[in-house]
Amino acid sequence: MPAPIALVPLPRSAEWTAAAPFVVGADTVVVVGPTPAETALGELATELLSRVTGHRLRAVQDPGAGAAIRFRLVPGGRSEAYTLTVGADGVLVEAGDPDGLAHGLSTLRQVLAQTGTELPAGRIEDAPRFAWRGLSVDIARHFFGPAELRRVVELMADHKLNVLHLHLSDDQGWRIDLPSHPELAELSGASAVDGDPGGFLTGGDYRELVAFAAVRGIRVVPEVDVPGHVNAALHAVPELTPDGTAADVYTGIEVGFSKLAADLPATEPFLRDVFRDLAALTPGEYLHIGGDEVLTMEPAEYARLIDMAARAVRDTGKKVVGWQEIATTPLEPGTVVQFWDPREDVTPFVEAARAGAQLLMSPGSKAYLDMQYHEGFPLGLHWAGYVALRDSYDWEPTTLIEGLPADAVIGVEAAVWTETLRTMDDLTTMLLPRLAAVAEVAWTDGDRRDWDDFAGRVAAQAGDWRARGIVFHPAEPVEWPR
Ligand code: TNX
Repeated sequence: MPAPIALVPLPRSAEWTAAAPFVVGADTVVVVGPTPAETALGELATELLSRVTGHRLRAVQDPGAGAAIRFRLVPGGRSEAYTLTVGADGVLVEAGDPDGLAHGLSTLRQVLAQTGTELPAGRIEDAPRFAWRGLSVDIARHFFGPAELRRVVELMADHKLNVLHLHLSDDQGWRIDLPSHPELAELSGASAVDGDPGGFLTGGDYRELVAFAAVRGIRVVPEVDVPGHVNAALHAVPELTPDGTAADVYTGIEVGFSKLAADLPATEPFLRDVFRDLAALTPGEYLHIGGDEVLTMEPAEYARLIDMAARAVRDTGKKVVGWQEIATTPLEPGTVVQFWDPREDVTPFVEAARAGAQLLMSPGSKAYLDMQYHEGFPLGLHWAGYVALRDSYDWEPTTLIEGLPADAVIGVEAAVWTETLRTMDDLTTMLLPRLAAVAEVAWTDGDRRDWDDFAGRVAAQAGDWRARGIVFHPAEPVEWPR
């Protein structure tokens, strides 16, 4: 008997039975193992499940306790996979790693957000399609601080996304305090688009965010965008400009005008300093070097600068991610190349994949959540077209571009650029419900996805979002509950 539970992203399999449900009550305990990761997950579970059920749950390590929601690590299995089994006497979440347990928790929370305290009896077996399921957030055009980024991380975790890509620098502002160059945040932290207030993350803020995300199964990939989009750096570090004078603060939204210079003596040390500092702050495997839209540079100089940045990253032991333009330069195998601009010739991108690059799919016309939903929408841009909810759902990452070797696709990443987005409500209006759609593209096998089915399931999330005070766009043609 199927229970009316609407999960997004859709799991691999969900079987609900007619057996008695498990009802979460005041005496229900959360049982976790003793490792630090499990203890942290236990705290998260009690917090989330208490909030959604209205009962104050406790986490314990003694598996002898009565009615319980148990999280158990079992050796083997795919990374991030989990099973969730509900019987009248309790709930068991099993996974091979803590990330899998975190995803099981997200599923549990999503069910309870719809039912209150009842968990229908049954079993879910679930695992992600793609290893990289990201959201890129531009905190350079407008600054979003630690509290706001934590809310973003929560929305990501709700949908089992696992990479938070932070766009930390651009022409309008520099958003991370780095020990080698404190002047970057000091002199370029305060500016933003339209003269709006800026801000920056301290090293401590950043580390706390990394930890907050890690418990939820999410890694942070920091981006310092070079060799273009660097006006904020040229403002703070005049040695990076050919005539040694600081660039003026820039608060417009044009792109492509600022650049590093390969021949200046300060350039390579700057790249090394910045990526070394970022690597020291980042436990994850990847650093993002940007590389997009350098519209006024000869290809040879561009290639030299990409090589300098990539070496600086690799010398820290990290792997390189860059926007699709870097595919026009020689790349080391294993480099992650992020597709975004469907207007450009994709040949170099396809060739990079054939030569061993991994591809991250962020097509502007599907996954750019700063695009307006439709003409006249009060927020967002439309250079990649209007992105209706269905556009962000109905696409297939491995066949979107002709000739792509499907096994080169490492994953899918949504992006939200903030030229026109100032507040948290602006941000969530653009993210929801489209982030749910992109998350399902990234998590759920293509042959299980169905637009009409998704439209019904995403509508069922509205109550949860409203209860949490999260503003979303009631996008057409979904019939949103009143
Ligand atoms: C293109 S996406 C950009 C950004 C803009 C965005 C606006 C990319 C790599 N570059 O600089 O903010 O369009 O949608």
